Amino acid sequence: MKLYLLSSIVDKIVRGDRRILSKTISMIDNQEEGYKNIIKQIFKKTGKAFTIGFTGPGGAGKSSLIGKLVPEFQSLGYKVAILAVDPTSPISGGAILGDRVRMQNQIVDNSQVFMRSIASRGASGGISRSLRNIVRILDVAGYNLILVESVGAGQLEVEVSKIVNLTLVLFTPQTGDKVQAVKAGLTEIGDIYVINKCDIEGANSLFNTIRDLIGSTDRKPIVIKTSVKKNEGIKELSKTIHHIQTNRQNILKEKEIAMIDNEIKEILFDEIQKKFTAKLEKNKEYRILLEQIYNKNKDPFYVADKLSKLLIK
Ligand SMILES: Nc1nc2c(ncn2[C@@H]2O[C@H](COP(=O)(O)OP(=O)(O)OP(=O)(O)O)[C@@H](O)[C@H]2O)c(=O)[nH]1
Ligand SMILES: [Mg+2]
Repeated sequence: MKLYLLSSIVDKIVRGDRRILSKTISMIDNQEEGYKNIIKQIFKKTGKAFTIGFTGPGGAGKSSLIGKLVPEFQSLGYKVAILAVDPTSPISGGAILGDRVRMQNQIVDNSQVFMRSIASRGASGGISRSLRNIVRILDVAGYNLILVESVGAGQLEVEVSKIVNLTLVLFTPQTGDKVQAVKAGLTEIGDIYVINKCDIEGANSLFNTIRDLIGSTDRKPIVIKTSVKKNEGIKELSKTIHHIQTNRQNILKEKEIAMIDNEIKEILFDEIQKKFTAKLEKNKEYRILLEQIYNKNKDPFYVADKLSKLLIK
């Protein structure tokens, strides 16, 4: 991409051009040629946005809670963007479109909120790369609070939790019993556990169970009750998050360093893998060695060891 074109894209994003912002997000999500240059260009201007992941079983109330939290965050002065992470394609993701409508109903007519679903392209790791760079673009566009709803179970949520500053895990008396939480690996990833739908029966006992099971671990995550329906606990939750955000330098520095560590390893390993594969394929001896394993003359460990000594210097 030509340099003047790049600066003009960046300028437009900074000035709040939503069309260009959207196009750039697609470009990143599709990992189109040139997206890295955009990130390089803006990188030094990033760092203001705070990201929160909302995870938890389907129907726990993630979208509804986001809908209620948005005005609270706005009154605290945040400019909010919402990303819905869809593990399938955005087109076939009927659930997401449903979600967007539902969220839109809650945040009626709010032109200040940017909303968007992103796809993971199936490949593991794809979502992290997209998400962290999309966050950077939103950051320079002035969105300083980015709420990420992940739809799906297990692996995806764990992946998302590694790239957001704060992870909220939602449970409800209907969906979030103890066994389910443990099974889905959700006990490890939450910074805040939200027992939502506390207007329905069983919420108190679920709250106690989660507090005893997860809240008392060394990580000491916060456990909090909310009801979207009755508008309870929402303000407290937004204030808790605001407090963590304003003290993030003290509370979250190590997590952010770990995030950078992850990213660098990911970029490096990707690069190394590409280079290594290219070298292997060029190596004439490689095919012979494969045949030798096939004929049981050599074992795979011997060959791998030989190749790594030959190719990694
Ligand atoms: N009684 C009650 N119902 C709620 C509450 N919060 C959400 N709901 C309802 O629960 C249903 C699911 O809510 P959503 O916000 O779509 O849940 P979600 O976690 O986003 O669901 P997925 O995106 O499908 O995973 C909706 O019918 C909501 O109206 C609550 O606090 N109390
Ligand atoms: Mg939802």
